Amino acid sequence: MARSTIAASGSHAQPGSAGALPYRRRHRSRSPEQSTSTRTPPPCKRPRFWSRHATTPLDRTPPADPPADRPRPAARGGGHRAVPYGGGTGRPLPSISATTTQVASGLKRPTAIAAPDDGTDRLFITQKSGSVRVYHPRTGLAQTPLLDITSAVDESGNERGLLGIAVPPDFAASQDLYLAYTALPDAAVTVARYRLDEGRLEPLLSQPHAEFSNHNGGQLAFGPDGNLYWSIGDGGSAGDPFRSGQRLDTLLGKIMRIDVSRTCGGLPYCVPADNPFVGTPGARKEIWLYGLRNPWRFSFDRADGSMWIGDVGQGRWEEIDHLARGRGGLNLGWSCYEGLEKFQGGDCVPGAAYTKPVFTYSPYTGGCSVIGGHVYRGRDHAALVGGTYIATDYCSSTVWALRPDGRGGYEQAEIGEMPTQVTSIGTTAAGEFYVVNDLPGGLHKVSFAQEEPTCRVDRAVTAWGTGMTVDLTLTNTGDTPVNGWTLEFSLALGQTVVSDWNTTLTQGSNTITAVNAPYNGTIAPERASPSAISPRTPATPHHRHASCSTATPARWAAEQPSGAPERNTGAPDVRTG
Ligand SMILES: [Ca+2]
Repeated sequence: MARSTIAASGSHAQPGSAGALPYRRRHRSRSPEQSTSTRTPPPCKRPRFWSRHATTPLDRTPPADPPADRPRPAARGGGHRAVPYGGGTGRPLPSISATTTQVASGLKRPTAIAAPDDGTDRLFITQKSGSVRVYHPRTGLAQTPLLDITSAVDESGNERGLLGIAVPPDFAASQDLYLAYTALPDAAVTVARYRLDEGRLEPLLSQPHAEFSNHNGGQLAFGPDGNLYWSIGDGGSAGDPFRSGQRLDTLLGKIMRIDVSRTCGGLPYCVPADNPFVGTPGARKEIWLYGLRNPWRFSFDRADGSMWIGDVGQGRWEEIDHLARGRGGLNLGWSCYEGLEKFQGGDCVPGAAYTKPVFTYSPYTGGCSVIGGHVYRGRDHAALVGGTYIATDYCSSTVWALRPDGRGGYEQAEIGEMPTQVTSIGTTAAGEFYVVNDLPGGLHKVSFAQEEPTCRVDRAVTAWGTGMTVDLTLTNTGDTPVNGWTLEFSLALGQTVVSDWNTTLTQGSNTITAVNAPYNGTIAPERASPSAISPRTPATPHHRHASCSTATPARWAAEQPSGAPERNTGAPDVRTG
């Protein structure tokens, strides 16, 4: 078997680094490789409004009127049912593609989706200004809002407003909803109960948030324990100016856990007795997790109760955290860490134990703000993505798929694109996925399909010195011979390719494209061709795309061609960085 190796390394001494940005850059740089993607574009694809800011990837100069980085809500109602289907799947993630179909338009800056588990098949969609719209798959989007609290909501700036909604387990009987919003007149971020049958808003808990308009957090979700979880960002601006992330005396930079089914003393809710900081002097007892920057979206896996958090990064790393059920009290790092990297000028507490993200990506390839999603536990696509966590990015619209690999790590792949500017991924009561997008104001149903022809790429990562080697095995899972293959990967900021073996390698501004060498392009059905790439830690290149030409080669033989060198040591280094 020909062994094909690409060696890459990079430096996290980021060229042109601007350090702590005052706000998130908002540009999209599409490389030529990306523009040739064979992904099916989602319907109603429109030019992204920020495309006018297009600039070089290393140009960190913020646009003239930059929206701050985006947090946004999506809630899942109910979710306490045991789901009998879903779970692991043998389908390789890179061969799966996500597609979307627009089912409604005319929403005004939708922020979150929730589904009541009351047999009505409705979706509740929050709009930033303070109203909730109702969508039904048969009748579409209702014009009359379900509720309107615009008189209580501060929607100023890009990130303030009605941001989150959660449906309690007893909704069918209680007709209560829970809302997270920035409140008038003082911009305090607030969680409130809304009694639908009385049209009454009852604020439950607030956190002052007047200084900066960004990083409101705003996710609300009921956990598998029946408690309500609520996220708040670090207070805004950039670089965690209040040192909120690591402090326990503020709700900023935290995820809270409260019991809204009861009242305790003068409080309109109770703090669960097993909250992690109940006995810590000076700590806010509502805190469940800390060390967060702007956890715009989190969700609970309805099968195992684990928690997935998309924490929006500052400028270098977007991250996703995955925590086992019931794991409260964890320190997720900010502002000591951004992703897996020490944050320059951050607040590190001596002796603190930080919980690392399970997935990070560099916004270098066009992203800006991670939009955390859900683990798929629906029925329609269980064979492809059952048990797979799906997330996206507000700017790049990349669909990220992640799932535990059974060996303590996670498989990951880019499996398509969402519509532009998705703010939230939501689920129906049955677990099917919808997304809403911001300024176009659409609702889209998400589907998954298997891509053909199929080149499966299996990966194994081995750390070495200052980098890692990613062994790649390209398998022809189709029933016709492959004659030529291409693998494409995203690079993190600062990564450069220094050498390759047995491939024809090119590096774009932020991607590696590896094409077969003359002697290893043919792969018989069910046969595999191994190769490898070696980037520097901590960033594993993200697999973007694999394509195989299935044209039968003239000199096709049943076996792999022999005579390929084990390692083509004569290949020149292709140091492009
Ligand atoms: Ca973190």
